[in-house]
Amino acid sequence: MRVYQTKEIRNIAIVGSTRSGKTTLTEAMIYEGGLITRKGSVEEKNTVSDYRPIELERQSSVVASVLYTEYNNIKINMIDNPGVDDFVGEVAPSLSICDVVFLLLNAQNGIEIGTEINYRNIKKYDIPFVLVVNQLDHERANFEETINQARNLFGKKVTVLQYPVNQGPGFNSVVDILSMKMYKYPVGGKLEIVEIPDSEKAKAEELRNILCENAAESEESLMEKFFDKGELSNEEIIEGLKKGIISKSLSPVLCVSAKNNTGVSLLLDFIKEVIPSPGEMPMAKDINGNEIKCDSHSEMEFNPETMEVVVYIRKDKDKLLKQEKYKFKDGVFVKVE
Ligand SMILES: Nc1nc2c(ncn2[C@@H]2O[C@H](COP(=O)(O)OP(=O)(O)O)[C@@H](O)[C@H]2O)c(=O)[nH]1
Ligand SMILES: [Mg+2]
Repeated sequence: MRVYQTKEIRNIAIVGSTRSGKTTLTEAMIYEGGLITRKGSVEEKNTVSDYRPIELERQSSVVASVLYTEYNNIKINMIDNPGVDDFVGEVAPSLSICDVVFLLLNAQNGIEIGTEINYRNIKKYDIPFVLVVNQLDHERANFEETINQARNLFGKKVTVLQYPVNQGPGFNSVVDILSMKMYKYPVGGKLEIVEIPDSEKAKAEELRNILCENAAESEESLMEKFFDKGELSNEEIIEGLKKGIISKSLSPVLCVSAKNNTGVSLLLDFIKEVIPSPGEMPMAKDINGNEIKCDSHSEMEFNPETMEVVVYIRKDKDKLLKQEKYKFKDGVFVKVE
């Protein structure tokens, strides 16, 4: 694997209620990135994430798995979490080391008890989150009701970035409010990006207006531009979304069928364009609320596969004073002797 610079890395955690499709989405993202040539499924017991005997037996994740995918020169580190309430202890530590949480909603069920438990942890660790509505191919999928319930729980910050045109069996088309195009994902076929059909234009325009307004709210200069021109460019929306995510003032909504890979390439584009890299995230604070400044000569390396951090402490550029290794265990970094 090639060496990635900080700006080419994204660290995300995938959470959601049991059976919302976290493991299936993780698999779809690895497949879409071209790291596997055949997509596994939870039923066939051959996903990258659920490989431990207890997980194969239960057909459900028990332990948080740290995985990655590569997409258009970006490395995405992802933690697939168990959603089973018994194992929810596994979820909390992974939240404290990711930059942005992807909270999956099952379009059949809307907000579930598991969603609320995850939301409590997200608030406790004070981390930005994005909403991903999954299972839109299901016959009982109801995107609108899921969004209504999400607005009731999370408030006005919920900002629809995409919506399904034909949810339910046969679901294959998503209107993307950022590019103002329709993405058609024929099963087994090649993605087609087409103009938004006339029947969807009014709805798309209305959502675009809300998106501009929410993006503008995250930055005063964007708000002024929005008032002056009545709209924002795509670059300005992306800037506003990024700032809104970092300040936790907005949560974009994406939509997918992880099982059929519908919308997964759009989700990866979103991760590349909008999700902040670790270098763009605010610095950690000490117990007095002061930012912990990195010494410019020292550096830190995190290996998500082993959950180990190596800290190189240098006096100047060439003189290494010491090297320390820490392992992330039960929610804290423990020094490895
Ligand atoms: N119809 C449909 N089923 C899905 C989708 N995503 C996941 N599933 C199924 O839902 C079940 C739970 O999926 P899994 O990925 O294990 O969920 P997790 O518990 O959140 O990791 C499995 O039977 C999946 O095949 C989807 O987009 N559509
Ligand atoms: Mg799972």
